[in-house]
Amino acid sequence: MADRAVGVVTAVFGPLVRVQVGDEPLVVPFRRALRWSDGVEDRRLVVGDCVFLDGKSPDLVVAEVSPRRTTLTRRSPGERRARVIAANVDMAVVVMAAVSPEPNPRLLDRLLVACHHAGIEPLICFNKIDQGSAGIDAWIGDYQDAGYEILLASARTARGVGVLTRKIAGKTTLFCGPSGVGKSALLNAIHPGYRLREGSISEATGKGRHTTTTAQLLALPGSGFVVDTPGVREFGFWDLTPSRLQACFPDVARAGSECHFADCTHTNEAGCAVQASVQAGKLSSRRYSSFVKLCKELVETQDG
Ligand SMILES: Nc1nc2c(ncn2[C@@H]2O[C@H](COP(=O)(O)OP(=O)(O)O)[C@@H](O)[C@H]2O)c(=O)[nH]1
Ligand SMILES: [Mg+2]
Ligand SMILES: [Zn+2]
Repeated sequence: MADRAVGVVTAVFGPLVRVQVGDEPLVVPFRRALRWSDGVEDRRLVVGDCVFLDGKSPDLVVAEVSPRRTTLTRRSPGERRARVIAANVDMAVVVMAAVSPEPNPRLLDRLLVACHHAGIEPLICFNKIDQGSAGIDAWIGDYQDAGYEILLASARTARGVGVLTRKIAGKTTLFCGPSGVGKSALLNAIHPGYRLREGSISEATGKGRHTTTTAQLLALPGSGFVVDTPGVREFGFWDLTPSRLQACFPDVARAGSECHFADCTHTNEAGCAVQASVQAGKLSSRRYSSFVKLCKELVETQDG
């Protein structure tokens, strides 16, 4: 067989995908009988997929998809099926605004869980720090104590942008978070050549407009890629069990290693070190209750 071209999917538009082949961005169709590796649940191409193309330019067609090294997956809103957001991502920058739109620690917890579940390294970025830190002061310490890496940034003043640029060099990094927090603005600050559209915040509602409508993968100057994603308002888990949830809460897991029962659910057992840590003020009660709520939710969706 002739040498097949290899590329990475940078955007998906229905029946067509944009694929970067070497230095060339091509918009090509994909075979109906696209070849997937075994066990792939969501057989739709996503950004970050590594693909093989058949045919000769300009009639190239995507023929085969390489096994995905990582998949960031959510439950498709309103459906009982998986929706992969991106493939082969190494790191996720979970972006929240420090003040407006009002940061949502419950959504932050969910996105962090999704990263751990996917085996993707999370970095928490509070952007718009030029507006102050009033929205995060009360609970940012919970995440510091949990051991997360936290970056205070401002796409407007460029604070933190140098550090962020160094952290993502050479990796494939997905930027996620609610709409209007400045994901696209941060990416533009990292590389002005992206010229990503930024939305304005509605003065009336304080909510962001969705200006980034589909995920797209962009090459970094030097090596590595970034993925700009549309805002998420909610995030449903896929393929996550209550027993696996603890591993997705590093602070709960650390305290839980001392529990009397190995299968402790940390809710009502005697000798529960997690509850003792909360009582002693060593584990954030907010993080603990977030863990318990998510656990309940997973038990319910499992049965349902
Ligand atoms: N004050 C301030 N505004 C910012 C900052 N970053 C982004 N914005 C503004 O916030 C709005 C939403 O930014 P955008 O990048 O589109 O957010 P996205 O939806 O997360 O991609 C735009 O009007 C930006 O100009 C920042 O660091 N400080
Ligand atoms: Mg955007
Ligand atoms: Zn326990």
